[in-house]
Amino acid sequence: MIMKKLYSALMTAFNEDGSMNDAGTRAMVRYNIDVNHIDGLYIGGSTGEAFMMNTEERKHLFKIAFDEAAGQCDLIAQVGSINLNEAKELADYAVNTIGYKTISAVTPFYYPFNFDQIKYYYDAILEGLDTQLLIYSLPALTGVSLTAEQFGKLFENPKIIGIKFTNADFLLLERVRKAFPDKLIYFGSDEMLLSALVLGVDGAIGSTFNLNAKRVFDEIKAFEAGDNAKALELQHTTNDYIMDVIDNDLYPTIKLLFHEAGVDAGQCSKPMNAPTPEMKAGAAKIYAKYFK
Ligand code: NAY
Repeated sequence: MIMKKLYSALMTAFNEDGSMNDAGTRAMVRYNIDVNHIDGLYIGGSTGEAFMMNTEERKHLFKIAFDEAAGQCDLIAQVGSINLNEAKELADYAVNTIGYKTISAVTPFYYPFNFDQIKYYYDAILEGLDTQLLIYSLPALTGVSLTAEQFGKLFENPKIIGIKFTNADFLLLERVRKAFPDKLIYFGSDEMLLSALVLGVDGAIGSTFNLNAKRVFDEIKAFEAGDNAKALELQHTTNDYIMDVIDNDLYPTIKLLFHEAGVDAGQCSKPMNAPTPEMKAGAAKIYAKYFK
């Protein structure tokens, strides 16, 4: 039995006019549960385009994903925002109105907040809430790099149960793993998962698992069985896939791949790219190469 958990970062489907396409989002939840047999979904993160959505849209996304999943997989609501009041409102809504058991929040970004301010942000989000939280650490996009010691200070709040670690700093990952063996670490760079498995992560949360989950489950199974050669072969194929998807435009292409799989996943919100005929042809090729 696989012990590591695999979560897809849920995409949000949009219509051409930028409105939310609920049927598309629900269909992606269903695909993850019914076809991927995914352990869980990370809702309203980078892949979910949440940082381009307003508060009401983010709440609506939490609501429809929770409703569609209907207890069939774990769910994590990403509530982080550089507007702390919005983050608190989203956290309260996800936990108390909808019933999410776990939330996550990206480190506050754009302004160069010092560590005390970052700690204040997490404690403020959690104040008065009966929930658990994963720190969403993604230095490449936020510019915020926390040290192992700083993670330790955040963990002084007992509601903070771990990290969504989207970072290629493997020394930091090893230091954090050693220092906090009881905290959860979910890795977020899908193309480097095997190296992270070696360092003892508890699982992964990623955009590319939306279509590629089966191959990654097989990789984890091989790794856990001690068959590193097979695990590496699967990571190689996964990385060929991820490089092809990135070359074709990451998020729009994952939605196009859903279309290829028979799921009407809508499109991305502006200013992300709308699908062009070339992108569609590229996605069809990728789908045929890796999933047929
Ligand atoms: C999120 O919040 O949706 C995630 O961070 C999921 C992790 C992904 N990171 C980003 C920034 O999209 O799955 C990864 C990433 O897309 C993948 O490794 C391809 O580079």
